[in-house]
Amino acid sequence: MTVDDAALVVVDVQNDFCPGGALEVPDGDAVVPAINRIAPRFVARILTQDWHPPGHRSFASSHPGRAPFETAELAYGEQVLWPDHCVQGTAGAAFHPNLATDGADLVLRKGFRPEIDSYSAFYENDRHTPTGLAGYLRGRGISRLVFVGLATDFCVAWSAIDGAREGFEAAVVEDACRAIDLEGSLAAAWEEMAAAGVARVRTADL
Ligand code: VGL
Ligand code: ZN
Repeated sequence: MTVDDAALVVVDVQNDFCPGGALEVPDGDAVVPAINRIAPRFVARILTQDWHPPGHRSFASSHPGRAPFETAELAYGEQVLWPDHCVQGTAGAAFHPNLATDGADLVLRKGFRPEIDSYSAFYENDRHTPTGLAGYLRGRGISRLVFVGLATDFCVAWSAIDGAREGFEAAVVEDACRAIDLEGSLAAAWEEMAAAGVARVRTADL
């Protein structure tokens, strides 16, 4: 596929999602060299950054008696409870030190509202509150999106599915992503992405 008219959306390549981080994704840091290698070919580079205030509602620590990876019923519906991660201004919330960030056109922070999580780069987990990304992309005349980063089955999948629903042509580069895979969530995410019309590609296809 040609990418010179596409935006690369680099999802949440942050220390807390890499080995040793608070919500480590197995092999998460392995995405960094692949992303750095392909990024210069795109017309735009967008980085997303999970960016939670202390005491965020998605943290298990905000629900007495509850443990990470259980689910809870929040105002907008079911939500996985996570270990405290990507707290604003902490080292865990910083981008992986080897990720090439200077070439980014936009850094989009998400998950900053204390009561609402945001997996997707387009809509928060209440599925109504927009992040503004769709308007930004349309304003730049971009219609094709390629997604990479962490984690395949949460923030990458939700972003790619929302992108497709918003009318963008969307693809996910599977070898430039890594997954959390919570109780079959990875297989389910690939099925949902396929159903939404998201293409599954590899770096060798770009
Ligand atoms: C993510 C869980 C919680 C992700 C973010 O980037 O996939 N997952 N916050
Ligand atoms: Zn988060």
